[in-house]
Amino acid sequence: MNHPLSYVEANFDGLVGPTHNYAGLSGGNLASLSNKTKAANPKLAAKEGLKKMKTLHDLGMVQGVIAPLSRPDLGQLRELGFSGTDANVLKNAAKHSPALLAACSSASSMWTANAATVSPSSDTKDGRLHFTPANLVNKFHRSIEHQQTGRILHAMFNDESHFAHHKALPMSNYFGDEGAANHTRLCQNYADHGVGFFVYGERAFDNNAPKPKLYPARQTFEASSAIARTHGLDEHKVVYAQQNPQVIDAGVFHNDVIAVGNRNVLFCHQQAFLNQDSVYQQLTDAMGETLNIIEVPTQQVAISDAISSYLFNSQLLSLPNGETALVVPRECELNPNVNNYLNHLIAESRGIDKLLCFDLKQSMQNGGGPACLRLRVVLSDQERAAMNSSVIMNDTLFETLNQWVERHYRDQVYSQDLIDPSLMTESQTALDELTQLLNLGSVYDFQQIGAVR
Ligand code: SUG
Repeated sequence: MNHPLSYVEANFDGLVGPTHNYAGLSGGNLASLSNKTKAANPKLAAKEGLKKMKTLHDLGMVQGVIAPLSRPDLGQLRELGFSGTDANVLKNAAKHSPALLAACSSASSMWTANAATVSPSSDTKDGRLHFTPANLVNKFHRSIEHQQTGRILHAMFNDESHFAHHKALPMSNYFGDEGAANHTRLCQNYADHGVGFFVYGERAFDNNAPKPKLYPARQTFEASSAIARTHGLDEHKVVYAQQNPQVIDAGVFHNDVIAVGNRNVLFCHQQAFLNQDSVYQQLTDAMGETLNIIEVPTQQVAISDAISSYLFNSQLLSLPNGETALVVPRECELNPNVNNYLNHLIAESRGIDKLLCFDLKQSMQNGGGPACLRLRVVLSDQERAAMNSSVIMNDTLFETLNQWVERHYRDQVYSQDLIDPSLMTESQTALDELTQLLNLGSVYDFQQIGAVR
């Protein structure tokens, strides 16, 4: 037998945190900007996410959950010079800059595709599964995620003989890293030595290279290649591609808004990459086997339709029954061009057998679709046995987490509410309980002995 180990793809979805709100923090992400003053419903947001997790679990997928970060980030606000009681810190931060308070209160860790880049043990030199939390330097509210994210990933994958945890890359735009949103692993079977496909927005050290003009390139080539080195990937099994700068300027702020891949299928828009044909060739060469490229023509789905429907922010799943499913947000059904394209795609049997459609509007309104909400981790049987099994979805955990949300979450939060110290207390109470439910230990600062209150 070629592969003595059996591997599966597990999806770890971010549980939406209690401070979910719309603050317009992400320039270049059209949904975030246009929904800035809307009321958010954290309770509904968390339940929408849990429903997706449960459905995938019911279909036989390995589904996990990643705990939200603790927000507001009081430690960050104190480092920035706000002092006194927690209530004073919130009040003074809001007086100084409501946007700063919103940034330190964002529930943006729900988009776990940005939590880290993950390389399975079948691809790495030392045979361990590697994680690098993304530095997310391009947006302040996201740049303050990586330390807590790293701690949570440690608490989930806590065995050095199987799991290697790296620090985030240097906190500089030269090494802007957005994690798995810009990384795809292609292979025939999960146990294979797969191809790491890294998509970057710009080469930071090359002033003459093409770059977007209007919106930032959040991922650099320098960051992607550093991760390929630190994870010990074989250079013959790594392909780099530059995202088309024009589509970044149209609002495609991550590669996972224009392309998704799984196993030997790459589903992408015709305008996704610079030198697209050469990218396909390099991928096919690195795979050494057939790559099924499903390219969506601009004529059928314009870039603006791809962005508003989030067609490519879909999950491509290999179901245990052998079918390939595309998990799309409801917005795809509601967009006539996209809906029409998808109906033909399924009818033509080009490698995607069925659609699974989810209501994720609470996340979508901040620019986060089905794929943003999950971090993929390809795991061997041994690694599954070694990890913290309390974070794996099952019928009981689904019930428990729904009840937990019901007990602790508000059904309406405006960004003006972030000043309210009781929202902070509610959030900390909820997360403290969650760490017990998920067996995470004391991963949050507020749980440390001597934490300033
Ligand atoms: O980083 N939105 C997130 C959305 C991330 C989507 N992730 C992927 N495509 N993988 C972002 O732009 C908006 C927060 C606000 O405006 O309140 C926000 O952070």
